[in-house]
Amino acid sequence: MSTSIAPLEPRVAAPPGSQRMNIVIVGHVDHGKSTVIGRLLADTHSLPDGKLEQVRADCELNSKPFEYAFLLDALKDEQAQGITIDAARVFFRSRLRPYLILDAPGHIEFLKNMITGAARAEAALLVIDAAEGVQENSRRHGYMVSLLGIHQLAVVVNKMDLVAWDQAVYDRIVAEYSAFLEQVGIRPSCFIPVSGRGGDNIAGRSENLSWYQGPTVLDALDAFRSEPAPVEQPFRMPVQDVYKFTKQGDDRRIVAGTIDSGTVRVGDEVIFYPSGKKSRVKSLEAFNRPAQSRAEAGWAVGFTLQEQIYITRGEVATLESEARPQVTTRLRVSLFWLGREPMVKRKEYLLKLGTARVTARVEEVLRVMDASSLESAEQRNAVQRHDVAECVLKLDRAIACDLAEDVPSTSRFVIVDDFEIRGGGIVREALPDRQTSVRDRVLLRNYKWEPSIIQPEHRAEKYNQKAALILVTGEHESDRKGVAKALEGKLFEDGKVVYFLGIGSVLYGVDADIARKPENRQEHMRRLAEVANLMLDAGIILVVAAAELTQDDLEVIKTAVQPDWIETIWAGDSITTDLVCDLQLPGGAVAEAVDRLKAHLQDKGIIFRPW
Ligand SMILES: Nc1nc2c(ncn2[C@@H]2O[C@H](COP(=O)(O)OP(=O)(O)OP(=O)(O)O)[C@@H](O)[C@H]2O)c(=O)[nH]1
Ligand SMILES: [Mg+2]
Repeated sequence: MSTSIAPLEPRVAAPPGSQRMNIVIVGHVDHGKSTVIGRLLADTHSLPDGKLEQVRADCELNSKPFEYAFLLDALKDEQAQGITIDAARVFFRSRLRPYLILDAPGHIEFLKNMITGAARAEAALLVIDAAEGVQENSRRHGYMVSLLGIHQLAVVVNKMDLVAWDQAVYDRIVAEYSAFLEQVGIRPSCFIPVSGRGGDNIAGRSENLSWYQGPTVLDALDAFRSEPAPVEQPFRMPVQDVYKFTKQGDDRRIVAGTIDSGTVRVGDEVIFYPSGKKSRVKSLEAFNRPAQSRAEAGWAVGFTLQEQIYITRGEVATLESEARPQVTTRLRVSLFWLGREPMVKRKEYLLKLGTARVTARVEEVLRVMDASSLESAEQRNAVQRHDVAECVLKLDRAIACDLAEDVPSTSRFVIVDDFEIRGGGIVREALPDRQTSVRDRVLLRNYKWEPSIIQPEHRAEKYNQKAALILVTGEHESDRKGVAKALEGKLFEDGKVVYFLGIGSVLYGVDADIARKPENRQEHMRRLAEVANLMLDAGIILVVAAAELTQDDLEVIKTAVQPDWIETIWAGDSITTDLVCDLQLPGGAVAEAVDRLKAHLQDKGIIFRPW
């Protein structure tokens, strides 16, 4: 099979219906990425008529030497009139199919686009300057390509003219870079000696490189295989939003999002994670299309459900009949860090995965590698700029995700610090956390849940309040009970549906069969949380008083109760546990404490301020 194309062949069109392939081109600065692309465009006759001549003439006019790279700038100016481009996007066709080549101007853009799916690439071209040899970014980019799950890579050894077309130089680079790629788990499809400037081995073969028998760059592109569409993978749709119909008496909601992978049909049983709530798809609408009976990866859709369940943005819709996603608060990840400030333990970051946004901390740095050299330093406490690391991240609430090897799209995340993306990576392993056993029960409970026909927001409207769990805790000597009871009284007087629940009321009833021993503490908390969950579902503001709650206790409660329905209040001058509190009430007059608490609930929108 000969697919090589002589530079001046007539314009060729890809067969109709052939799928476009997205390629990213990477490499150290000035190694010739833009030149290679410019040459590909010119030699496949993909440029608009007269463009090449125009750019040549412009150069002459300004008495500067012509560069193929200028072609890209000239095209960019044209494209920029309609759309914003964050990575240079170049379209061209070979005889086989159309291509989109992404010339990533920097790490951050490349990373962002790859992870958010804005610009997925199925294959990569990596350019190395034959004269300069393998440089830092040659390695760094190779590593990123591997981390982002791009399995197809062709390495272009450029500027062979500068080394007098010497095969020995080429062989040395092949040996050195192959060894590196092996470490990061990539087997390149080929190495190609080229001269971008001269057009040698770009779209046509070269006399200068007659010792080389392998494919040209264009051949290598055409030899990349199209990835199987993510349609074959399990169904995953991160919930973007839940809309309610506004007409009176219409209780339907539309669950909206973009399908990351898989297929969904009307009638399918869907389960939302991390909550584990289930329902059945009643109707399906795709954006800009008529009503559908099925929808698949890549579509922006909205569906209505048979049973009206309460779910929110950040959950992932999955199919009951397919593999379950991971649900946990602890993840082992591979990530790379691009922030100027190192990524450190104890600091809070925002992790974005799908539509979920959670606070994340580095629990442990397992291994750090300098991405360019891949030297690994075990047991470091920080991840420096441009490092690649394997870390354990601890999230402040459970999310649903997948492992990179199972469903790549729902395994990718970015890390935001100070409103900017500073890093990103993939989930390698979902680690157990202390709430695993509690969560398993909650997932089953939600799966089996009997939904009411009354919507939570209708209850909220009727009661003129939002259901909430107010945890009032403090030292043993504190007057938390007094405060909690007084709050109940005050809210009741105001016409609220409110209930005070002391721990004692649960301990000797619901918990009658388990002893008050430290090893039973989690089970006590789980039961308390299950009771609270029922009362919250009934639309009640529940005020619970308990001595010295810890963060661990709260984690258990958050597993069983919608985390954003919980308020933690510490009564007393000093906080004696590790609990993260929403409000601290210094000791003193109960009436004053209650006023402050009430204002806090108003601030949080649980009760409303009078007009
Ligand atoms: N001699 C020679 N010079 C080349 C070749 N390819 C590119 N160059 C020169 O190398 C310089 C950089 O080329 P570019 O294509 O702009 O490199 P780049 O990788 O896109 O650079 P950045 O986008 O800035 O990272 C230019 O001056 C090119 O003319 C080649 O095959 N031979
Ligand atoms: Mg360039």
